[in-house]
Amino acid sequence: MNTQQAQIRFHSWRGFTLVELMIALVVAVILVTIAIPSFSNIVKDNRLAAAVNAMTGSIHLARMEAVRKNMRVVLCPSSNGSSCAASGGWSQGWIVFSDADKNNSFNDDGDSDPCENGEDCLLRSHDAIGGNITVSSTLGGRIQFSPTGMADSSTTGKIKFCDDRKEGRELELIASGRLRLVKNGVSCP
Ligand SMILES: [Ca+2]
Ligand SMILES: [Ca+2]
Repeated sequence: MNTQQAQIRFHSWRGFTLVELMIALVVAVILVTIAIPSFSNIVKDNRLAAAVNAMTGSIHLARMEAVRKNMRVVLCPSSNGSSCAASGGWSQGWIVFSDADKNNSFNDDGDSDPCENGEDCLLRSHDAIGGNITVSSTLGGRIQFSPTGMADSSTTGKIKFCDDRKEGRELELIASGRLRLVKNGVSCP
């Protein structure tokens, strides 16, 4: 290798110039600036969808089991996964149970089996909704399905999920027991 070849090889291995590094840095900053908020939005959209899906799944389960068991089935807010909360809304979590004695409360005889013949049966319990999502509703303290799959008229209404962006989704339960999902134009406080 002569001197000229050695210089060419040296130059080709000298790495990046300061200007090239600056440009790369600026491009990286722009990409991160764009990517982080959109990633954060995707995460929050998913949390909102998960909360709505969880409630939708529980309401469908309640309706289906009411018909299948030919029995009243109730959803109520619950913070402990085993009894209806005396106060507070749906964001603390909820339970779904068949209500054999029709008293709108989950009653177990106190043994380790929460689902025996002749007593109420715990069908599902859901933990508190996290992710800075607040849940408000006009449903009252519970949702109740009759054995025909109809929702009790005193427990129909809307349930709204709002996150810290004031982005919201709304479920409307109508008397036939069906649910309607509103994705756009939901006003959040
Ligand atoms: Ca009961
Ligand atoms: Ca029991």
